[in-house]
Amino acid sequence: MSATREHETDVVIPDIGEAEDVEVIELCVAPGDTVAVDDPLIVIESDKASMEVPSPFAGTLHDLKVVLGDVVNAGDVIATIAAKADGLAGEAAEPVRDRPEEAAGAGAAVVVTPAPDAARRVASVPATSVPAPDDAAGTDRVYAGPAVRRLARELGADLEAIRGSGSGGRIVKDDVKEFVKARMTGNGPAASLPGVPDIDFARFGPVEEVPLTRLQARGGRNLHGSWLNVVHVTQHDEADVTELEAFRKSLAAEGEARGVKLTPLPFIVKACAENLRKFPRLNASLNAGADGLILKRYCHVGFAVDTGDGLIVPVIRDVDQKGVWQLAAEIAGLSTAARERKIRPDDLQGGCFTVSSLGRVGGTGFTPIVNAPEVGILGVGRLAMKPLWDGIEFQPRAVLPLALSYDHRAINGVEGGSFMVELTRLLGDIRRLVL
Ligand code: CAO
Repeated sequence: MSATREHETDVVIPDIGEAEDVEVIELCVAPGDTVAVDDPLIVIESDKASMEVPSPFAGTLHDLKVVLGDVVNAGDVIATIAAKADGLAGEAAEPVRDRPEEAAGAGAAVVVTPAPDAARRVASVPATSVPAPDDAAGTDRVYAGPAVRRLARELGADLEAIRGSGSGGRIVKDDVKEFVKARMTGNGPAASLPGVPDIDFARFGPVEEVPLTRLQARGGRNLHGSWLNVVHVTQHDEADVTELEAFRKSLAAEGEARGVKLTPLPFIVKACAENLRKFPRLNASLNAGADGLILKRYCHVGFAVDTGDGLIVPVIRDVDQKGVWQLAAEIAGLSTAARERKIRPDDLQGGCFTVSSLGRVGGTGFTPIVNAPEVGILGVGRLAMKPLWDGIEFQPRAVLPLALSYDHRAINGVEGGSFMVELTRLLGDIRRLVL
């Protein structure tokens, strides 16, 4: 934020991690509105999530500088607020205002550090680091400016499938147009995909069409990409989690005291991390040519969250180095943030493996779709009491259904099967987790 006049202050898009060219999908305020600290000003949406941009201070909204559909980046000015004197960040802001050049770098605007979390990060965004529209490079995978991205979005063209003809592989507008033309004339790679008949269902009875949310539509595109590219195999097994369940339930009172609800999920996530150490090829991604495996020497595990608006996969960092209490707390925090649209883009990146639990819903099994470019995903069903034969008689045991989907290009059946056998062993005797 920079002071443009006395108490009149610009609000900029905070640090949004690696996300670029995010779209403004909602305006929560209008000029003249009074806003309090942390009130949402706008909602932006990247390929992975939507996120509110909160007001860093209290005051009156003087000017809203974006409209629906605008594409913005970290550091872009989105509004001007005539801040109340006591609405600024107070003492925390003083040192920054005193030393603007130190806080924001040469040429940067004066930065007032606000209290809210997302906005606190604004202080680290020097104005000089904001790319000019035409210089804005894309993500690691896509090298294209905002105008080209907008055109591709309008035409429904997938930039990741387009080869750039500009310098350094940059995608230019003509590349997008050529790509679309090739698709239309049947020369594109997807032209060979068989279509689905377009049927007027109203001929058969009353119908109602409801739109997918943006998150559902984007999630659908990602799933479709995975379905078309990943050679899926799903391996099923059951874990006897009787002892795990007894242990988990014995911790209920401690969980209450800690303010943490201990479900089976953090144990499962922890067991996956331990297993990924033993099976490093599942803690990997195929390289771009699909002729090499990039083994990851870190262990970040994602977990699917049903937000009501669509699926989001937050990522827990360094799961191998964390205990079950901490994992439970992070799962609760990240899923709440995801459902409240407050998740940070950084929390959606860097996953090595995903766990998708439908345990609270029910069902004995399903086929999870690999969260590409990861190579493995674990689906978890609802645990049930079952009679298991102990060699002499049937015993009532708590049994957890598991389904491991993996990319058969990277993982062979023996590896996938062994991963599952070892995982069920770990969950069957969680003392092994500390060995
Ligand atoms: N078997 C039986 N009960 C289970 C269970 C299982 N495998 N997993 C969780 N439960 C129980 C919990 O213990 C809890 O019970 P109580 O309410 O009695 O304490 C209840 O189900 C609800 O759990 P939860 O959903 O709040 O917590 P969680 O840690 O299991 O899961 C989260 C958290 C965010 C992953 C989950 O809420 C969610 O969104 N799941 C949906 C994921 C999804 O949609 N996957 C499908 C993707 S494929 O398209």
